[in-house]
Amino acid sequence: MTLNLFAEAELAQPPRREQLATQTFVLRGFALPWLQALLPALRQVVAAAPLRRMVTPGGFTMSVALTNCGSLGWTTDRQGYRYSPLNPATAQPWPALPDCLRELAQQAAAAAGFADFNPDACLINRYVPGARMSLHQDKNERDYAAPIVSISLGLPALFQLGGAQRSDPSLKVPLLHGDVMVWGGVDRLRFHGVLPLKEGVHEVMGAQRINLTLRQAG
Ligand code: MD3
Ligand code: FE
Repeated sequence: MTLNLFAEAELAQPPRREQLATQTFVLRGFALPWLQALLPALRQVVAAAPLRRMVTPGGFTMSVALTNCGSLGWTTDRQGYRYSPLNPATAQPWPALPDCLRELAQQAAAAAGFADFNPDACLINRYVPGARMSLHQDKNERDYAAPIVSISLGLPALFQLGGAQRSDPSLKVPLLHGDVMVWGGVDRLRFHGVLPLKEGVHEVMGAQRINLTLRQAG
């Protein structure tokens, strides 16, 4: 008899935690058990606060379309990047953070060594083939002590993890449907980006990649 503890049970999965840097982790497939609850909740959020392509302070229209849920949402326009309690497109508060999304983010943060993560903002990014996010730092949050949790859904993407300087070499990491990344602490201000999304159709999500980024912004 073989002693493979994972072969029989459908629910028990082997731990798949990859450490990319001191306080940066990818939790492979971590979101998959939540998707039955999460996907309908996301559909409701996007129906109330439609995804749209926003303009950067430099006047460029982003290739990524975005919306938010939670008490604060990240936005950009010619005036700058900021977190706001209101959706500028509707002048209404962003939809509430679904409970299953908060729980998923808290459990992922804990699995990466960050206790007491309490997100108040979830940025929802939608990439269609060709869409990308150039190297940047996340600097609009009030307190850099809290980690950030990001959930990848749909088409695979190549994520770029750089260093403290824009010119530092970067690691390219594939992110797949259900993968969760958690980073914070000494890695909180690393440069990062997403290479142009390749053409394709995902069997659950269609011809797109959705990334959810949960933060303590306020
Ligand atoms: C930063 N989103 O919305 S987050 C963003 O896939 C953003 O849509 C990307 O960057 C996306 O601001 C990726 C993932 C991420 C992962 C690891 C990091 C950002 C990181 C490690 C250090 C610093
Ligand atoms: Fe970012």
